[in-house]
Amino acid sequence: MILDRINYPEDLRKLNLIEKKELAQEIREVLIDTVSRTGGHLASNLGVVELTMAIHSVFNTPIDKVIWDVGHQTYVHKLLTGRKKKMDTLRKMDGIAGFPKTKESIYDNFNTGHSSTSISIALGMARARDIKGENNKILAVIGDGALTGGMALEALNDVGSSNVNMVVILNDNEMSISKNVGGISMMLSKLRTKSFYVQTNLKGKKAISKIPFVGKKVVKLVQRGKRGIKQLVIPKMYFEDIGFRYLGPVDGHNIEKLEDILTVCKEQEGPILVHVITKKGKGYKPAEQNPDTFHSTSKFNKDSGKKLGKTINDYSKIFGNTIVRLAKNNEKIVAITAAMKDGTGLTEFAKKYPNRFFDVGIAEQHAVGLAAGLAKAGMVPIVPIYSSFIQRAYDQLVHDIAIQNLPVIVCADRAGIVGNDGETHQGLLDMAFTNTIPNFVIMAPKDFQELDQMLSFAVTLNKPVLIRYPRGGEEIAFSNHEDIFLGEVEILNLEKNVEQRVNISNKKFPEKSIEIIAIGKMVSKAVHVSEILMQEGIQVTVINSRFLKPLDETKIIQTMKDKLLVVTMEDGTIIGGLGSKIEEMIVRNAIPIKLKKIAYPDQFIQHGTVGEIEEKFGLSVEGIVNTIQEILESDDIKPMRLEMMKRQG
Ligand SMILES: Cc1ncc(C[n+]2csc(CCOP(=O)(O)OP(=O)(O)O)c2C)c(N)n1
Repeated sequence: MILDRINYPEDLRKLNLIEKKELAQEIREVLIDTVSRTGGHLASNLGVVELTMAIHSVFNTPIDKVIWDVGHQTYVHKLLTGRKKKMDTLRKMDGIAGFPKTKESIYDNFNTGHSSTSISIALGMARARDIKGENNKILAVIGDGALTGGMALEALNDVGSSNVNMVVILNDNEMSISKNVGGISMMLSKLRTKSFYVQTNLKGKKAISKIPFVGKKVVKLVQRGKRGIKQLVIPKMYFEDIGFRYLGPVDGHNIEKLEDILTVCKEQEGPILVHVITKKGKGYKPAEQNPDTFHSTSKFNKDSGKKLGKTINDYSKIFGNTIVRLAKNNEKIVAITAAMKDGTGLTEFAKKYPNRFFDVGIAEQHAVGLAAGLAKAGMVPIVPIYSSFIQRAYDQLVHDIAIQNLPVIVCADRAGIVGNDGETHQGLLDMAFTNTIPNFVIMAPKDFQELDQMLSFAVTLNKPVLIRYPRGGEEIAFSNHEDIFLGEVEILNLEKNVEQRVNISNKKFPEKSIEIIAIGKMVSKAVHVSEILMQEGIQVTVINSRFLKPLDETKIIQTMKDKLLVVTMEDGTIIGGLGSKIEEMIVRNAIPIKLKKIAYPDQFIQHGTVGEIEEKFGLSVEGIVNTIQEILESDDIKPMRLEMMKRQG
């Protein structure tokens, strides 16, 4: 295999064209084989094999710096930059990440994971380079999907007028996760349909013709292009108009042409945009045919392309089914997605109510702003966004929704730990950053049915609402569901729930009585924890908080009476969430009770499975049980126990 000889880009640069074509084939086989076993972003990587090779062949990486937008398409880059032997550990705990990580390699120049940031980052680096008097090349590689994001457009606006030397490579495969949408996408398709040519206004044609091997070829190509173009109406060149020199479109699977055009752009000054046309999923039929389902895939059988593992119901599906049902009787309900129709469960809604469904592209800020406008004009907008991507729209939550108290329902899908996508995608901050926004009602369901209840409740509430729920399925399908009232917690009838599963010992030690207040998916964990503790004779009350905001303090304070310990459980950061609220409440009301907050620490959490991460941070059932037992056996709780026993006689 040629790949055996390739460890770093300098090995790649030694290959001839025929060898490079063979290498591209080998890389595709490794990608398909690896991702079939690890899961991950397959289709996008298959689409950039030649582009990645050409970039590393032509540019002097790592001196020249490449910023990959989103970073989900960097598996090829990782293979070619010293991480070939670690591919089997891709996205696994302590293995290599599915996104660029500066800690992993000097070839990774910036940690990414969220879309549309690359041009800003590259411009920042280019400006710093100029201030420092250095002269390396800086490139941003951005997809047509990511180009729909506001941050990318803001950056283009800045770069275009800046005259800074940098290259934006636009990887245009006509796809975001689903088919790309919007006016920019329409503009790109106009450019795409013109025959392949190189824009004619290259600076210093003479100098280019002197570039060994490629120079003359390119100038000829330009001249041929010029003649050809005369017969066409030249499309209005958006990129030229905003200050870029536009090169392309070029076939992104033709290494020779790619290398030629990149060599040319190396010699150009000012901002350059190279328009590269690729096919998402290239070289693997199942991914070419279904680039959306192979955008981010679970493990699959590489011969058949069939996904492994059983398909279970998940919160996104329940969300989708519920709003389809609610929309039937309520014509005001509209749904908005920021390029995540399938992932957030909106496929059916989009089919059933096409005129009430809006895919706005990767544009979370706009999605929330649009919702605010719709709400102001009398609609009831529902906007499901993955928790970590809502971070993008913080000011829209505050300024466009909360200040005017508009009835927008924002759903934080993938809240909590998401697992293998790692730190950029963990949804750990949403409770903390929405908790402080006045007017917002914040809820999290304990199971599927409660999500249905919460959505039904939210559409009648006429207030800003955030409902958060995790990736995947419910742990326990509870048998009992009380009606929802604003701010009211639900005290679980645990003995009834638990009795169905375990044989609770009759011995009870009321003096050891504790209370768990949990929210969202942690309610199931609280029940499992209480099952174990109750078998050891510890009395446990489990409270399903339901709300983070508002919270019915009076009822909670009542439940704390005669308890030794209150444990809060949430799948979010330890700062600013449920635990913090309860702590503040205990202090403010001088309640004599010990508090333990179970949550994730104040740090970014790397990739691994959800189970592994829960275990590592003490949020598995066993971990929580151990923590509680340690507290109950610790010396500092003894005086409280004695005091309580005295009171109870
Ligand atoms: C802010 C943000 N929103 C949504 C996503 C989810 N996401 C990851 S890749 C992607 C599509 C990217 O499309 P494109 O840039 O064209 O790259 P391609 O995968 O087609 O190569 C989306 C929506 C994200 N990473 N960041």
